[in-house]
Amino acid sequence: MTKNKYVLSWIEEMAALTQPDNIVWIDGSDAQAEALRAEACSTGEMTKLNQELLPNCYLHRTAVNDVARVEDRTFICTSKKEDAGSVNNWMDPKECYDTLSKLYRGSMKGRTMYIIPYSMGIVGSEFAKYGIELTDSIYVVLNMLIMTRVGTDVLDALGDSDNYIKCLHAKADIDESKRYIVHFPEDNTIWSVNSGYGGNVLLGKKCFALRIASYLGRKEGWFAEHMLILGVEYPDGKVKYISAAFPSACGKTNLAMLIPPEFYRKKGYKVWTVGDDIAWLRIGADGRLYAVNPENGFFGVAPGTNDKSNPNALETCKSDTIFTNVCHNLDDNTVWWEGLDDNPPHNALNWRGEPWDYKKYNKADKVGTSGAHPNSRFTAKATNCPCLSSEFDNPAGVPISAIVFGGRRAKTAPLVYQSRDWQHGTFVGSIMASETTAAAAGAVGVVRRDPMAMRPFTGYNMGDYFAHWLEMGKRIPNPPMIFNVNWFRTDDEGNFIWPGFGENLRVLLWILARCDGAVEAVKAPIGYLPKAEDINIEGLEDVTLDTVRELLSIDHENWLADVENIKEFYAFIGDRVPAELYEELALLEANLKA
Ligand code: OXD
Ligand code: MN
Repeated sequence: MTKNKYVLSWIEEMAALTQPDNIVWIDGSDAQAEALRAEACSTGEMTKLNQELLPNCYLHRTAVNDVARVEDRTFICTSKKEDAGSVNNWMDPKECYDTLSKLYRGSMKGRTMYIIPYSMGIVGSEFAKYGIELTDSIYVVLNMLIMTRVGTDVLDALGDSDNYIKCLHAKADIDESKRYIVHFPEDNTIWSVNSGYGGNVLLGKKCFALRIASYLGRKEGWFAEHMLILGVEYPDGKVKYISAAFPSACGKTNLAMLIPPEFYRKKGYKVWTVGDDIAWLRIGADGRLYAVNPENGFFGVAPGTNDKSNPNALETCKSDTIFTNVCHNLDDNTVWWEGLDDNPPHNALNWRGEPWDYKKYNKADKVGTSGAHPNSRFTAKATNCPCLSSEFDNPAGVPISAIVFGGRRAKTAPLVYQSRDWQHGTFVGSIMASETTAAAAGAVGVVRRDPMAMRPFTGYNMGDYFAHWLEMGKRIPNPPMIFNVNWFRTDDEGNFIWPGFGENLRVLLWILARCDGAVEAVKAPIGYLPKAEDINIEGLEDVTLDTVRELLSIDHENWLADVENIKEFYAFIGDRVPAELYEELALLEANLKA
């Protein structure tokens, strides 16, 4: 498949270490994928679902101890510990190579090693970066075929260069005490061992497109961010693009695939999805910031996805999809998950593969009693998404008008506010946070700071990451405006005040109007707030102007408590937090006390 001597010698070395019985190159062809699906079904690794109802869909179950990303087993191995920073786990690279080599040695005996040449981004485009993943898992191969662009054209584009990310994955024994997800940013290398769960083993996604790419982006002058990208189409046909970062469980996929409320649909508004998880952003020739989604599919959380929360996602996963750890309906050989509908199957296997009694479901013990695991997933093709943007395949990306940050805050953050400028916007991103809710075990309202939603995904020191944001701001002639949103304000009874979902378009339209200079705003201690009457509530039943006023109110005491929490967090990040952000923090405190 290639004569590239770097690639061939690396594969030879990894094969000598892992000792597979066979080596198979993945060429991206349908015929090869079909043969691998058949093989996975013959060994029980996957189950073919009802082909009439769910054409080309399959079910896979991971090991019971292997159902999520493992942040405590994830490491950034830079030669200097400070370069990984206090937010990341760190290991000395040499020590790490030695430790993991022992786990890899002979781990593929009796197995096949698959070689997956893949591209993040359109092959041959300015944005694209190439990787090769070696794995002993057919499940990984089939997921990578959906999530990335795989095939011989990647090797052709790479030519005889050594500029690719070397990714090694071995299932080994799926032993969680020996599970490692390790990044060597200085060596363009990712090693993953003892897991078979998506986020730990589909190495193009979090490991490459965020952790390694963020490191490369800093070196090369671009951004790799944990952001969705969407386009809002106006009745006159113009489309404006927004990228938005939210921590997990804040509805990124839902926002990316938003369906406008009827009031706006009738007028001709539409929302187009470019990406739901990762954005790579570069400065374009016209001085604006351009974004691409480097992925080629969606690895979405299944539970809670239904025809109200996200009909587009539901449609996307009706064909060509791999379901992982969902509930298996044995009556019609389909799948089910909590929150899909009110008709749980009566004859079913749960995510563990055991007979499941829906009557025993207990919200307080989801993992123990649910049909689908709370983190069960669908891996679905982007091209199956009914609202996929026509710009999805544009190698130049889409011009971003607004960057939106957000989290889940019951009281503190208003529905929306705008930062004063790029430096202040960087500050707003750096203080992003989400609160634990009553739905989860443990204390309610505990704040977890998650800067730019990148806390688990920045491949270097968080202080340096903030500095990179400030530096980029100086280099972008026409930067996007930066906003913060919060869909999760609650009243005194703990009910959400804002209806959310499709109605969030109303807030996006205010944001875009601000970018156009088409609407005024009110100066507040934290930035610019909308005038309540400028958030359009026409057609909304339970929202009055007073509700909007409440959503936009700022409780100074809550904010001052937050300031103290931010000081602690910055101190934890350490001495590389830029002085400019401390200036912004001091200004915020002074404004709140004034
Ligand atoms: C995540 C994901 O964990 O996208 O953020 O899977
Ligand atoms: Mn994500």
